Amino acid sequence: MNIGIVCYPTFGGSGVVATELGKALALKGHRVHFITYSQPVRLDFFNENLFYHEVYIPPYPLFQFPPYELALASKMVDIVQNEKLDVLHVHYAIPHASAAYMAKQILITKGIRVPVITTLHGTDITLVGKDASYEPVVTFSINQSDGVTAVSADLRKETYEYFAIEKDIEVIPNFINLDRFKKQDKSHFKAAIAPDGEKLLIHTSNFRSVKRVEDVVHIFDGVRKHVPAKLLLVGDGPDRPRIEKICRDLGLTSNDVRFLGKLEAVEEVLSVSDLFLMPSEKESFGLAALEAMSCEVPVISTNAGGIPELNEHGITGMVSNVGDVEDMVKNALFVLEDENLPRFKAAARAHAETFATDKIVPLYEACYQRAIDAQLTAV
Ligand code: GMT
Repeated sequence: MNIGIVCYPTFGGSGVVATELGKALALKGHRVHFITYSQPVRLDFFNENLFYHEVYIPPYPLFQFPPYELALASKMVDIVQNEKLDVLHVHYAIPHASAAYMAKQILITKGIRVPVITTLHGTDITLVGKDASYEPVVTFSINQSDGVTAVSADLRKETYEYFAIEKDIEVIPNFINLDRFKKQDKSHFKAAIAPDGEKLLIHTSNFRSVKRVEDVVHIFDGVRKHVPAKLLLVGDGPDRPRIEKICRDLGLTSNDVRFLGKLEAVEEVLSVSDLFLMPSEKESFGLAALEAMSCEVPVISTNAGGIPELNEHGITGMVSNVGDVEDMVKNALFVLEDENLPRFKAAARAHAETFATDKIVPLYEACYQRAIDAQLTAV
């Protein structure tokens, strides 16, 4: 198939899933065209089946807000027409689904029909999409898509609850490259960072308020009162200055809490970690937790959104109500006990294996094929 993928190019989960999907499809022999405003961060290797098309918005003094959606729709028209795409797959509804609708209508006037698949990732529904400023456009463009997928059963349920959706939504969960995300021997790193055998707790996110990074710090502070421990924080974002202040107020030094920034090789740090913390207020799936589990790191999380579909309470980690830091400290101490940790680690990896790339990517291929076949029958 000749596939167009539209996504955000950043470290965010939807961009990562879209890019990993494109890479996996290219390895299976499909031609994959990425359409976005800059090179996706995970588009980091050469393959003859991978193409990247940058959306350029010419500056003009009248534009207070550059009209990205129009430039994106125009680029989609261009690429579908000239690269003869069979299907367009847009990740994150806003503004990609409505831009795809516009492109599709323009292409019809040129006698070209291309099916559009929209994948809902989370905040496009649970936070931003629900807002009255966007809701009518989000509802319309989901209903106009030829196929709709959501990354968890919970996200599908929320979408039906908050939007008047007439389409079937298929659940296709996030997936993981088990060869990349596996426990590696990084004992030199562990010895340097935890010289006295301290337990290493880790959190990775974009440091937005929905991630409740302040709870991460408070959980760590509770744990270290009972067990020698250190905290590794991977990622960056708007909440970082506030989190740094909380650390200082609690008397935590840079030796206790390390801000590692936007690391690309997160699997190397996960390889030396003992426990992953995800106290999110909302989380449609929790890709960061899946990456941790794949590296044999159990997860202490909330029960928000789709997280319990990934983190099985008492098996791969433990879940608590949002904001219940005390319970998360208790759970963390339980999982970290010497007699418990090995079985949690093994179960985390075993469960991650059920989300392997080769199990999930065929679900997307089947979804594309159904949309292409339906388009042909309709003509
Ligand atoms: O987590 C974020 O805020 C980024 C966001 C995104 O769309 O880029 O991630 C969402 O999509 C990921 C991939 O499908 C999911 O694993 C994350 O759970 C989801 N984040 C939220 O729902 C908050």
